[in-house]
Amino acid sequence: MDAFSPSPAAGLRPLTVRMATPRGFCAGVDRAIQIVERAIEKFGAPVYVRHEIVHNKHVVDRLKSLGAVFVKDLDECPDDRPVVFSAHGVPKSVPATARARELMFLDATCPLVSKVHVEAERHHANGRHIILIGHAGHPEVVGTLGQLPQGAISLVETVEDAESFQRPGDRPLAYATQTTLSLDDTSEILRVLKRRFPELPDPHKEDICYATTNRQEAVKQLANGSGLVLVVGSKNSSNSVRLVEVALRAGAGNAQLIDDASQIDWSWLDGVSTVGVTAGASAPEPLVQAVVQALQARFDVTLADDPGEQETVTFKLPRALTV
Ligand code: 0O3
Ligand code: SF4
Repeated sequence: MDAFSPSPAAGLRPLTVRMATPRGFCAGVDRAIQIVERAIEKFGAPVYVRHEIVHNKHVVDRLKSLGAVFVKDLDECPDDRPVVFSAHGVPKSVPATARARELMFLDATCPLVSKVHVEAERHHANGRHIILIGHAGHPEVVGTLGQLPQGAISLVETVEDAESFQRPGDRPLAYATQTTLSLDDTSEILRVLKRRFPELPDPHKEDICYATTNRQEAVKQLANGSGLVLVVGSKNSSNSVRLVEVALRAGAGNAQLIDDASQIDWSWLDGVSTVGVTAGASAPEPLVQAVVQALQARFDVTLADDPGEQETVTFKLPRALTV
């Protein structure tokens, strides 16, 4: 472990703080936020954004202050302003409506979510019925379901759903998943599906993305031996909520999701000698650093960076913003 200690704070209780690697922004979130920022620079304010660009309160508030206007649907957008679609993806009907209205739109759907859309279309074109593993009502699931006609995809949320799923007719099956699921929960669901349908083919590449995989692996490393794991992220951020669950299952004494340092309940630290800190894929690093500073103000902190996967993935911005 690569440990470095600031000067000991006299009289404060010692606390080891282990930082997860990697944590925080993934390439898809970074790109989506840049799309909104660049759109405001290029076209001026206001720029409309359909749904929260990413599920983080602080990101959304900052972009609002720059001139972004967040709306639930396109009918709230005027004809003469650009609109950005969020990183989670949209049903096909959304760009179709935007085109029909001749709106200027920018699609911030993460390329790894778009990849799942393309795979689902390919399976459908090959005559397969698709099982989508994911959470009902989540915008990514709504977007993926909306790539194909109604009835082409069945949503499976749980092991129980996997047991009770009925194949429509005798169509061959394929499966896809939400990109931010728990790896362990998903393999349980797949174990049931494969027992029932042994011929179910695996995707070329897993749909649960590299960022989800790496953050869950990193928090597992931290959890064992941490009396408390703090996950920086918003309540509606699916991948952040998963990090709390993964930490608890991997042995953390406690794990809490916080938007920022102000949400730390200091009684969580009672009797705790090691705290793990991580952040969901939509949580900005300055919020993580503010959590560390809040801990340093109250404890004699020994800070340690856990070793972990170095991420190098980046995604290009849409051409409309680079020319
Ligand atoms: O999908 P999730 O609720 O985790 O969304 P976030 O918090 O905005 O994180 C980005 C992930 C994403 C856009 C879909 O993979
Ligand atoms: Fe893309 Fe994965 Fe980030 Fe979602 S979590 S935006 S799929 S890189």
